Amino acid sequence: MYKPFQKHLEEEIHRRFDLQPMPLPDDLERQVSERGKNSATIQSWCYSCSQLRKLRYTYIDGGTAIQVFNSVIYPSHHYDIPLLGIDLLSFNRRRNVVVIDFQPLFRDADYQAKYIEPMRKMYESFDDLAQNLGMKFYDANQYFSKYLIFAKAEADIVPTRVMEAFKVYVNKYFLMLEEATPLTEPSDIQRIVQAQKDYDQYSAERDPAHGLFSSYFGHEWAERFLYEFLFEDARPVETTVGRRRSYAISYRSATGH
Ligand code: BLA
Repeated sequence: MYKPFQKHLEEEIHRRFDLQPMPLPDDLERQVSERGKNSATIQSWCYSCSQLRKLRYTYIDGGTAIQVFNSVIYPSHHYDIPLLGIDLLSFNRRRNVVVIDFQPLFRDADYQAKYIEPMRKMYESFDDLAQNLGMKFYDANQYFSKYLIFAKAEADIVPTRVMEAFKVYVNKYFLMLEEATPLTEPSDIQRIVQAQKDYDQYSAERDPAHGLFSSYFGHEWAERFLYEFLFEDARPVETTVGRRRSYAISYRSATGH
């Protein structure tokens, strides 16, 4: 369902950047779950180049039961621009959740004016996909912009309207990167290093995918995938474990996985 999104992103990044593959451990790179009709394959790719410190994306193909395309672009620490965050999910073709955002590193007014306000026009042209849905897992005020695409979409508009928004956001993101001035002051760079690290920590602790990964690929694998690949600058914290356990249980009872 989201393979054309992956293809578009791949074409764009290979056209624009001189990418170096960043290898990941074999068992994290690709994993297959064989659970009768709940089988699924998860595969991930990761690159870097001089402007982008880490560009990763993951596809989960579980037939009609589940389709996911997830990606994060981390600019080099010389740029204070937001991260590009993409999370496109489909469960049974009925529950299709799409999220695309320029994820801000900072929340002050100058930053908003410089990097978030310029998103407004683009956002307003996709107001049908900006549904102001409440967030259960994340805090909408932290690492999300107010101009994010966040929608529950009917499957028939995924290849059309959602794809259109995806292309516009991705293109605009790369333009923003092209126009950005690299910072050189060590204190500026240190602030960015810390903010990107904090993003990983926050995301690893909140990510609603943990239950899903555990149910398909097991708890151990889920932890490794989160902390060794998706958010590798995060460190596991004890308090997250209990919350995850209860989430995994409610996830299993809700989905039967
Ligand atoms: C929600 N993301 C979700 C959900 C799942 C995932 C299972 C809950 C869906 C539901 O409501 O039924 C899945 N997240 C994943 C997967 C990966 C992952 C499979 O990281 C990794 C492969 N999430 C991101 C990024 C963004 C993001 C980069 O990983 C930014 C655009 C956003 N996902 C996001 C948001 C929600 C979500 C805003 C809704 C969460 C909420 O309600 O708080």
